[in-house]
Amino acid sequence: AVGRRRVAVLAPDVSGPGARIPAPGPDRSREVLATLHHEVAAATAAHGGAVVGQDEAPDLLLTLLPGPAHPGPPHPGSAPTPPPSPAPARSGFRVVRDDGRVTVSATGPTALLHGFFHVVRQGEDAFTGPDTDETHAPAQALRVLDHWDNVDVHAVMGQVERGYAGGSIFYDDGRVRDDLSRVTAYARLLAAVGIDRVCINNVNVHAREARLLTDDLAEVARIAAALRPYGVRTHLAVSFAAPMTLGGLPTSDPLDDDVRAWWRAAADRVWATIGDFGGFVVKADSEGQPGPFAYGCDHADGANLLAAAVAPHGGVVHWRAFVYDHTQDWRDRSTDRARAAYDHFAPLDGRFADNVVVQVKHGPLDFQTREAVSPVLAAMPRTRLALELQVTQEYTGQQRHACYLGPWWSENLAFRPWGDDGARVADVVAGRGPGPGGGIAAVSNVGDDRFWTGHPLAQANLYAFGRLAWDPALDAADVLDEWVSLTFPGDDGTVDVRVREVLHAVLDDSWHTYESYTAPLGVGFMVRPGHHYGPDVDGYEYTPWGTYHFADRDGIGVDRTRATGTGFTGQYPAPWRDVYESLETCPDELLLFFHHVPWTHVLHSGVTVAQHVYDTHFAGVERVRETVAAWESLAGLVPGDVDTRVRERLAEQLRSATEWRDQLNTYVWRKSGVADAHGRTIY
Ligand code: GCW
Repeated sequence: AVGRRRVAVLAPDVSGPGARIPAPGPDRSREVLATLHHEVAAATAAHGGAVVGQDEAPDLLLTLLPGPAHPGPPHPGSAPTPPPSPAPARSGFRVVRDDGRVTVSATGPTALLHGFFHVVRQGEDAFTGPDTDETHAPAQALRVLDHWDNVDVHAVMGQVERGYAGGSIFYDDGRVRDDLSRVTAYARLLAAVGIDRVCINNVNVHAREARLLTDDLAEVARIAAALRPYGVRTHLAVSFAAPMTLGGLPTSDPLDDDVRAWWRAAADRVWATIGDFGGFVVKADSEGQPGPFAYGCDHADGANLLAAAVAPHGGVVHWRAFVYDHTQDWRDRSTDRARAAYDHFAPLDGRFADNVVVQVKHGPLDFQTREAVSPVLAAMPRTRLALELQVTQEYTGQQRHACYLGPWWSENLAFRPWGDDGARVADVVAGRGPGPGGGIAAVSNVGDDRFWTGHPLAQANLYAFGRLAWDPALDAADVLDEWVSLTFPGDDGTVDVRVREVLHAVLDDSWHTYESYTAPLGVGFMVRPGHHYGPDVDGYEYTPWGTYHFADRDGIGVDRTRATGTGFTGQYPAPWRDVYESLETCPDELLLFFHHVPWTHVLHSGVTVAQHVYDTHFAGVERVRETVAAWESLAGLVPGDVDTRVRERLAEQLRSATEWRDQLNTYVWRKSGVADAHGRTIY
């Protein structure tokens, strides 16, 4: 709709030859403004509109207003700025529509670019809607996508750890790609949904990747340059052992002066090379990664070490709370992995520097299809907390199954840890709860696949993450609708009614469908060890990973109560500590997460646990069948290559769902001896 109109951009044009910039800002600003000019020129050229002057009665005026001094990065050599809050200023935009004429204004170039994409997203409605004057600002100041990409194509977990969309868009052949145009195209997609920070390497930092911080900085700078035109900042995951492995020091002790000096010098070099660098992401003392424990120090000591190094540059340290004992003895019933993040981090509340963000996975376990919300999110009012989500579908079908995660994330964001009158998780991380807020982060799902995400429909998850990070109150189905409109425009720019209907039918409830044929009632982790795809009910049952369901002939589930179990329920504030503690009030969908119950325990839904497994697993496969039929009805209405790929994935989803159904049902039947009330086939 924008492309067909007359558009004026009132902001310094730096893209043309001889362009003059009245008040030079940081390079980043100039580049983003050049992008805006370029986007407008390209859209109008493609669709018959025109770029016009401000006094030529434009339909759309994009205007950069003078604003407060930019808090952005100092230039190399300039005096250090004081450590800022991670909340960047000037991130919102204003939209005024007056009699069909639209003006978008912002005081920052990236915000203006986000405002432009807002109008693009609205399509015709942007111009035909009633007069309005709205301000849009992101709920979360920090909105980050983390890539678990390795430089090394032969890395143990693959080039992209938990990647289901081919290789990395950043690296190929053991180094940063020569051609980074795909990275800029990615930044464009991110700007269109309001994401402005990307961490470009795996939090499991292997030897090769550790060197991105030092030897390869010039290469990292090339990636940063590819992201920058769309206002996206670069972050790096770093290894806590870097002073030793890269710096040759005898220790990485966070209290050692040489170690502190090493990190300061490392950070200085990074910012001297990449002026608008964002900061570091750290996985420490977790699943074998090095950390402060080796020196008798804790996570606050470790995080503050790095925070001090990046503070002079306005940098942020994202320190992950995903810390637990992965060498646990399954015979030890007292150790509960769900407790671990809280046990490690809650006592440290108040000790983290202001530019540390403690990044907390949404659940206490590990990105399962269903788990309770992490109690850490309610336990650290004096710490910047970020919510970490997983866009890459590690435990939700690995981009072979259609599983739209918007509704699941919405549920997490809307959860109120202190009950009906308290703040939501979205408020906590936005700084509108008890604490200062650290925003939202997620593991990206893109790769060098031609559809970006392997399963073309998994693009909807990337889109939804950006939109919900910007505005967590959005309805997931509406967000999906936006994605459909932008992704499947017909010749006239509007989506065929049938296409819209079918995509909603396929995706709206797909997370519930996935849940219904996989691990039941919140128990989680019934996946094949290692790669985590497909069913293996006892696969993790006798392993060191702390992920158990404790099924026997009498029952199933993990007793996490205070009364008789691990006491995990006690990590929640009221009312949840009591709601979860009691069998009477614990929600069905989390029953086995909190309780060990007999197979014949009757759920609030009125059926027994065993019968619930049978019913949901039979129904889940039927829903996948319906999904296949619905998609097939679109033949000819969607691009052929997309259709082919989706059909291929749906066939695998049906096969896999059937396997899940049969293994789960058979397992429950063999363990419990409880027959299916409807006499269906169980093997
Ligand atoms: O979900 C688990 C994954 C690991 C991952 C880890 C983490 C990057 O199986 O592959 O490691 O979480 O979040 O650190």
